Order: sequence, then structure tokens, then C-alpha cells
Amino acid sequence: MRHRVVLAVGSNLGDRLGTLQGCVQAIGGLPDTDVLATSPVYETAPVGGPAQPDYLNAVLIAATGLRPLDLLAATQRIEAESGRVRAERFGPRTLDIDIISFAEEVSDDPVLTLPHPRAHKRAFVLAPWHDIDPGAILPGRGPVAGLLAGLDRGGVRRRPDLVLGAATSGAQTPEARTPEARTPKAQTPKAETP
Ligand code: A4P
Ligand code: MG
Repeated sequence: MRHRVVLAVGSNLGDRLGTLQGCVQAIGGLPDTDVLATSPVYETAPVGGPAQPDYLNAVLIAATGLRPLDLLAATQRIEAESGRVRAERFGPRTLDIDIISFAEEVSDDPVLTLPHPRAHKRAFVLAPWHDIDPGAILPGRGPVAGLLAGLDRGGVRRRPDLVLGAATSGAQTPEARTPEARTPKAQTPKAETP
């Protein structure tokens, strides 16, 4: 059985857009997993932590047959493969993947807290999520539209010039063409099984 999951991705080091595009490909390449939608890309002022560069943030909606902890392990492996070093909590990173929601699950397990314990107060998560699913509900918190209406959206700017493809061979954008850009693996779209 497959579950609908919402993932928030962020990067504020290196080739940010190329890393996020590689992440979309890697999530779509996980066993029994398809990326159903990728949000617009936002450039966002860092929240918390030390002084650090602005982030690119986006949200993915996926369907997966993986169990929650197996999905977490897989996303942490993808983070590590992006060159992420866990130096400092809330510090700069090449790639952060947060599991915002996993079906309707609610859990206060610190290893995997569901929904993500800070998602409801983060415009850099809720704005891109709302773009691709205006009727979304954050389990235990309510409609994303209502949560977003109560937040300050300053410092969260849409970047229409930066586009993530769900299943393409790479985004053709100035940032993706920088020398450090990686060429994401092409992904063959898979039909979703009921
Ligand atoms: N963990 C528990 N629940 C979850 C979940 N739902 N999804 C545990 C993912 N991980 C979860 O995470 C620490 C531990 O959280 C993991 O071992 C996992 O078992 P981490 O990724 O190693 O460390 P972190 O990211 O520094 O800490 P944390 O608490 O995940 O930070 P956040 O909440 O992810 O915040 N500002 C802007 N503008 N954009 C950003 O993307 N991101 C952060 C990081 C701070 N400021 C930001 C942004
Ligand atoms: Mg994190």
C-alpha cells in the first residue's frame, strides 16, 4: 500500500538548484516511490541558526510504499550523498530533506516527529506546499491556507526563473549551469499503481 508524503527540501550551499533537482531525481528513484508534484522554488532568508546564506526551498508531494523510518533513512542517505556535513543544528547545508507529513500519521518520536514539529510556523514550507495543493491539511494543525495566512511571508520570495522538473534530465537555468552544477540522472516516469 502506498502513502502520500510531503517533503520539504532546502539548500543554501553550493549549486543550490542543481542539488534540489538531483534530490527530486533521487526521491523519484527510491523503491516503490514516485514524485507526484514539485512546487515552485522560493528564495528564503534563513530562519534560526548562525548568519548564513539564503536558502532555496521547495516542497515535493510523493507516493511511497516505504515505511516511515525507511523513508527517513533514505532521505538521510540522499542528504549525505549531496555532500552534507552535520556541523551545527540549523546551520548551512547543501541539502536538507524534512518529512513534513506521512499520510495522516501523528507521532512525537524525536527520531521521526510527524508532522514535522516546525512546519506549521514556516512560510518557506507552507507557501510552496500551498502552491501545489491549495486544499492541503497539515495533520493535527489544520488547513495549510489558514496557517499560512497567519504567518509573516517577508523573506520568502518566489523565484519564477528557477524551475524544478519532476522527471527531467535537469533544469535549464543560469544557476544550474554554474561550473559546480551536477547533471542529475534522467528519471523514467513510472505509472502510479493504485
Ligand atoms: N527528525 C525528527 N522528525 C523529523 C522529520 N519529520 N523529518 C530528526 C526529518 N527529520 C526529522 O535533523 C535532526 C534530526 O531530526 C534527524 O536526525 C531526524 O531523526 P537534521 O536534518 O540532522 O538537522 P537539522 O536539519 O539541522 O535540524 P532540524 O531540526 O531538522 O532543523 P530543521 O527544522 O530542518 O531546520 N531557514 C530557511 N529559510 N530555510 C530552511 O530550509 N532550514 C533549517 C533547518 C533552519 N532554517 C531554515 C531552513
Ligand atoms: Mg532537517
